[in-house]
Amino acid sequence: MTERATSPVYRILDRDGLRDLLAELHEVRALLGGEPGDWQVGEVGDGNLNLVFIVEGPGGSVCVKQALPYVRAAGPSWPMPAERAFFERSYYAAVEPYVGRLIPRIYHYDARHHCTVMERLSPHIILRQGLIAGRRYPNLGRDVGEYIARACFFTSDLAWPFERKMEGLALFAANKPLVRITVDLVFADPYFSSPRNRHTSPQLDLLAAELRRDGPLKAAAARFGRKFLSETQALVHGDLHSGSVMVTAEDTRVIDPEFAFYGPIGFDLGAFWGNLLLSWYSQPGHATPDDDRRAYRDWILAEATRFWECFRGRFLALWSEHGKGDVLPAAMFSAPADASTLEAARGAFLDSLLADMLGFGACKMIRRILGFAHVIDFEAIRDPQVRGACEAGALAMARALLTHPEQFRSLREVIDAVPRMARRAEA
Ligand code: SR1
Ligand code: MG
Repeated sequence: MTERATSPVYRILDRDGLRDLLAELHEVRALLGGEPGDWQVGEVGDGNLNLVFIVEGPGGSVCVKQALPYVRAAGPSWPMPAERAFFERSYYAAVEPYVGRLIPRIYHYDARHHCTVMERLSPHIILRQGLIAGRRYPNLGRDVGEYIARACFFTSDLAWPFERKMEGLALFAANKPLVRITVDLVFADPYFSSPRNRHTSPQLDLLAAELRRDGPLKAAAARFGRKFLSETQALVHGDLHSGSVMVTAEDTRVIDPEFAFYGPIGFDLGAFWGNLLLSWYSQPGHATPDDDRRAYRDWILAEATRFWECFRGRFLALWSEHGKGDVLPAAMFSAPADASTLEAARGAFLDSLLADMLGFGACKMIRRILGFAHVIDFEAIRDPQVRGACEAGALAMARALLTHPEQFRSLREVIDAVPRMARRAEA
């Protein structure tokens, strides 16, 4: 508890303050090499909440992330406890034994300044930037599917006796300010005229007003809001969009888990999957005379499918091999005749996760177009006519997923509907 309390010596780090802090860390100092005065420090953060520094020495480099006491994107008028860094560090520690190299290596956590010193990922870039540039990542769906399967399975009641999860629940239950952000910005604000909202105007004015009058849509979003708060299935990352993944052609790393809490597994699945769809809908805005992005769109949908299939396959395999929890306990299904019952029950659980992925994914798509925090996939499209048209396609898809989920009998049918919804929005 003391580690989480606001530190009296907390200060927002500047270059010299950061050098002083790192100079005290034996391992980091050795890694950087030279003397603190030799180290080059640059602030590179482009997210909504934190400072991110790259520190380069003659021997190597590190990344330092510091939580500000307010929302960076809004300024000091929107205070936000810097203790969130503690939950980020705690999440990394909880999943590291299971996900290994799919997260950055953590060198040090400084509770006084709410900052984490970690591996500098290079030549990695933020996935969202890669998707805007039209780059392909052959392992993307597989790696992120594997990541969520491992992180969520091993922190759930399926892997261990429930006592273990309850310890985690108690710890992460204190990450309330970050959960509050999601409750407000994802599941509430986009559906009414909140002063925090914005959208491409006037192009989307009518559509935004129509969605805010759509009762079944609002009821569906509220149902996923309830699931978000009440289904404590596993330790989830809580913000696993394409800005929380760093990539090279061969390597994939998941970063930024400060929103971590015990919630529905489908929330992480939906964040990633929904952001792939946002990328798909944004592609006309990034087309060039040399590349109309049609083939690239096909690749995105193939990865969105591969992502789910890899997640499903890995999760079921982990359950078969490591299922020592209190859910569907082995002793209860030990007779040969029980095998098919067990398989069907596990399959039904995975079907429920697929439905959750689609619903949460749709909520994540809508909040990025009508809410407070937008995505550069659309924001980088200068022409508001083009941007609005791309966003309208994404909104049509998200609305269909939330209001008429029964029309999709498989992920294949959902994927087939993606281009159809773009055409419908244009008509
Ligand atoms: C006030 S923070 C806005 C958004 O940025 C983060 O990436 C989360 O998605 C949050 O909702
Ligand atoms: Mg983030």
